[in-house]
Amino acid sequence: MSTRSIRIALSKGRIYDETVPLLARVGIRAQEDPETSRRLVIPTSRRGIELIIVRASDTPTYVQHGGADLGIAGRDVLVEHGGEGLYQPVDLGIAACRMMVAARREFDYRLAVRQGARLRVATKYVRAAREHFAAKGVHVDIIRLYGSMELAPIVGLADAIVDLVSSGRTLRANNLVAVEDVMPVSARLVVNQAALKTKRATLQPLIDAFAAAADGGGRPGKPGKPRKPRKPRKAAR
Ligand code: PRT
Ligand code: MG
Repeated sequence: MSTRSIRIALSKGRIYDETVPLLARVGIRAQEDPETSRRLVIPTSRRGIELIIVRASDTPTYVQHGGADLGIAGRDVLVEHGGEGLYQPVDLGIAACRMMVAARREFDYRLAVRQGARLRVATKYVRAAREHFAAKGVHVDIIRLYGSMELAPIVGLADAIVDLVSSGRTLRANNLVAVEDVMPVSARLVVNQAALKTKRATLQPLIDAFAAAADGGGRPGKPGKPRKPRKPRKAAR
């Protein structure tokens, strides 16, 4: 077994905030607060375990290529990444929201779909959006954006967007309404597949501890269920 520290990749903000209580239950405390520290590698109270602070959408990439052994990433990010080289043993049930199609209040989405119109859809979730509309047989031109998708229908760049919705406040503030569900989203523990083989003795107990800490958020070795599924209409991938 390698003697290098176990690295856990996390992003600041939502994911970090909701991971802190889980880490505490696993017996891991960060020795610096990534929100205020400029350090990107943060030692923890557990010897041999360190946190690395990455951009949310980069987490799967770091774990896939072995820059980190473990990571915590939203299902949205994992779907876009494709999940290659990653084992996803636990749905932690944190940072939960829904991926949805939204449009301007004035736009009759259902009618447009019924009429077989070709829709312009702006999103940063290109893969998820493509799969969603393909499964429904809706023709779309996807416009890739990197943020503030809500603006696209307002300025006429798109007929609809695919974005994450939690409280619904952002949509309301921009005179948009959710018109269709794409998938429920929550954050998962991801593991580098090769590391799991070479460092199983260290990693498996950690994975088990995260599963227990998520409290019903999945049993070790099995794909987890969301802790508090809101509308469990679609099976998790
Ligand atoms: O911000 P940055 O570009 O660095 O990266 P990121 O946006 O990917 O990271 P971050 O930290 O904002 O989100 C990390 C993860 O949190 C996401 O990958 C999701 O899995 C999860 N998550 C949960 C959310 C939300 N809820 C959420 N509401 N991520 C983003 N939002 C945004 C949404 O895109 C929209 O702009 O919040 C807005 C809607 O919120 P409401 O409450 O107004 O509906
Ligand atoms: Mg963000």
